[in-house]
Amino acid sequence: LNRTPLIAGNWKLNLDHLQSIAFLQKLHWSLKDASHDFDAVEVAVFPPFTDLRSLQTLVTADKYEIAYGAQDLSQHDSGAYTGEISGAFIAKLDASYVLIGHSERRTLHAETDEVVAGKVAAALRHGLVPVLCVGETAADLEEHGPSAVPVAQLRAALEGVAEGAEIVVAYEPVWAIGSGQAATPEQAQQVAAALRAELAQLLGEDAAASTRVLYGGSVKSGNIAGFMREPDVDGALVGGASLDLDEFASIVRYQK
Ligand code: G2H
Repeated sequence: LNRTPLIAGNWKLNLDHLQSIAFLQKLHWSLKDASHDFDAVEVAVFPPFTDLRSLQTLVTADKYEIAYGAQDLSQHDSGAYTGEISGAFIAKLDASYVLIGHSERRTLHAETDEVVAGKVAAALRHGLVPVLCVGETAADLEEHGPSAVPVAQLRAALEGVAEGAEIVVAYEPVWAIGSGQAATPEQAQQVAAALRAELAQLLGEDAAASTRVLYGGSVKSGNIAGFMREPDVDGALVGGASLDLDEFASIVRYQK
């Protein structure tokens, strides 16, 4: 098993391109000053589209070991799709990752499982690693139990994806997002293990063993260590707390 832990910040609709440059500079130096081992715990940020070009310039020029990705992409590569951004454009900005199927996109922008699957295919087509978000609502949890909905979302999203494809899965229970009420480490582990078992069916045993499964939903410096102790949780997707420099740096340095 070689799954480098990944701590990723989802900035959502926050930080314009100037603010994102300042934030990333401070984050880089804060982690450097603390002798953070970037090979041991990978760090990534997901800024708004309009910040990506600036972050590319900064990260490339100053050789930052912080990865970045987009929060969404189009399932189409080009054409009459006003307002959309293609995976090709994102890949040209040296982004490593792209978030797909975040619950805010599923609910506020009516993204179906079919659209999510199209976006996963588009990301892979352009060499971007999809960070596929899955998770159940409180009503789903009551009706179907903890794993059924996230596992079904995973299956639908990976329809047609070749064995061995590199992806990251983020388990984000909708009831825990931005609510301040995180899942327990045991709850996260239970669903992460179910997702990994499904990955073995869909992408093969090797891919399942090497795919990182993150937990997301009200992660903070005070609860990160508990999640990271779980065998099937390989990192975190952090929203609100990723906008606070000291808090996010502490989450990255959860082992300290
Ligand atoms: C879940 C998470 C980041 P927060 O959306 O994707 O946000 O940490 O604010 O719950």
